[in-house]
Amino acid sequence: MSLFIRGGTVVNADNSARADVYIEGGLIKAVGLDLIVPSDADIIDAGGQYVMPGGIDPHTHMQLPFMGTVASEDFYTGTAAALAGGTTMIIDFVIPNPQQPLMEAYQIWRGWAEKACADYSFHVAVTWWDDSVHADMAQLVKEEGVNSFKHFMAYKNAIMAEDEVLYNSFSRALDLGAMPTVHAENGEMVFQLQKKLLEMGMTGPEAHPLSRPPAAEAEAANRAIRLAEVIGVPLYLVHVSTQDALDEISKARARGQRVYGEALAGHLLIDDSVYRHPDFEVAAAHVMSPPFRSKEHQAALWQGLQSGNLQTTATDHCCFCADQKAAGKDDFTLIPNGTAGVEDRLTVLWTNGVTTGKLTMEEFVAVTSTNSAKIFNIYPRKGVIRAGADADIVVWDPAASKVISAKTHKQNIDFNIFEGMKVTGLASHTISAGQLRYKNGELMTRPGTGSYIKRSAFQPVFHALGKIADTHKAKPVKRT
Ligand code: URQ
Ligand code: ZN
Ligand code: ZN
Repeated sequence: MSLFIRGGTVVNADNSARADVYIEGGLIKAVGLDLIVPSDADIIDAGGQYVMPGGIDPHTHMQLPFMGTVASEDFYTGTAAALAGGTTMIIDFVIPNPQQPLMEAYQIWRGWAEKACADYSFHVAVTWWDDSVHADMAQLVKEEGVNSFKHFMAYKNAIMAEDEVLYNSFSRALDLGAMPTVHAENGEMVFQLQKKLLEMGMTGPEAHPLSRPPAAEAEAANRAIRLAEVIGVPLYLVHVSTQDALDEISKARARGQRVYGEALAGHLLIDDSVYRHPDFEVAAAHVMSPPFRSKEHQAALWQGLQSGNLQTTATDHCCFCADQKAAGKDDFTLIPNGTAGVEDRLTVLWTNGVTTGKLTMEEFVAVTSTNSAKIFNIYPRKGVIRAGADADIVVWDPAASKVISAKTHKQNIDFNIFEGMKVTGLASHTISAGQLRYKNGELMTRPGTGSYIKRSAFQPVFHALGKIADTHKAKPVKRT
């Protein structure tokens, strides 16, 4: 099957130009004007629209077993919803239980993801440490195309990684040419604050943000950054939610340290007033970690994207319906943490970023697709409209608009944190692996058409420049 996208303006992270795009065999074959294409190619009229690299969401949790339940969105419904919003690839997470072999957990998640209808890849979480983890990390990098390892510094008594695990795993990542990533919240601080708030009789969702102050994120961000600095390995911080943590990233980058930061669409647009909503279901529906913050922190995150101190946007799509959130009716610490967004990320960022002038179209492409492809080493296979790249494309209608609602979204969850938001700028067509999978509100998907994307290790020399080399040069003083 071949596709000819005609009449549009191609927008890449580095430039935009009027150009047509010819697709064949799942790849982009030609980009330009006056292309000679087969007469039987299916034509998409992109007149007045933008032709952009499909979104890459580097942070999702489809069907995640967590806090005593399982996320309601699975790999098929979640990737279908992603395609409906112009996202053509997700990077999800394998999260082994402590003491569970990494390779065992990885195989389980690979099985779950086979039903995906868009491309996917996995960060693998390191939630414990022993020689088998050291070995499994190498197998994952060398044989399975995993080049990023996640560390939860939060969630004490569950999946929290203490400093010893962080140090061992970051060091191993350096050896292997892999990127360590962190959920940066001080889990002990959160645990103690949760206990204190409950003792004070604060059992409702309004206590959730009080148990996770900006200082908890900033301390962990700084700790992870400093560990990475001493070890000499790059670092990626997921869902940066505060000015405080962003400041730690900006300082590290100003020192020349390779630190990257991710902002969630939710943290950019939803504020913490939601936790004081009188309806428990509404307040609980917004419980995720780190929590939504004040408008001041939102403004800082937008500035982080504009300044380049934050490089990517994501959603942390992790769905729990009202009946699941109700587990925490009398104890906010039992509310499963997570919110949705994989379908809405591009349109809410276009509406609140591009049409407001915060981001240019090219910067929009960078933070929704290209930068994730570069940081996780799948560029230019992904993240760009150019000959030879995968044909993962969104045709974007800047004039189309809608009002976001759980009543009409494709996501498998009964709530939408962007409920009622009027958005302008929508995907009109989404193409995944060269196949038209979404057109003007209609999905044309079936389970299993998505592919697992291997991500090779980074250039070893890139990592060999680490500070750890300095300590190797250390020479003992000979004392008489
Ligand atoms: O912490 C995460 O990223 C996972 C467990 C999703 N939940 C959340 O609240 N962010
Ligand atoms: Zn997290
Ligand atoms: Zn997450």
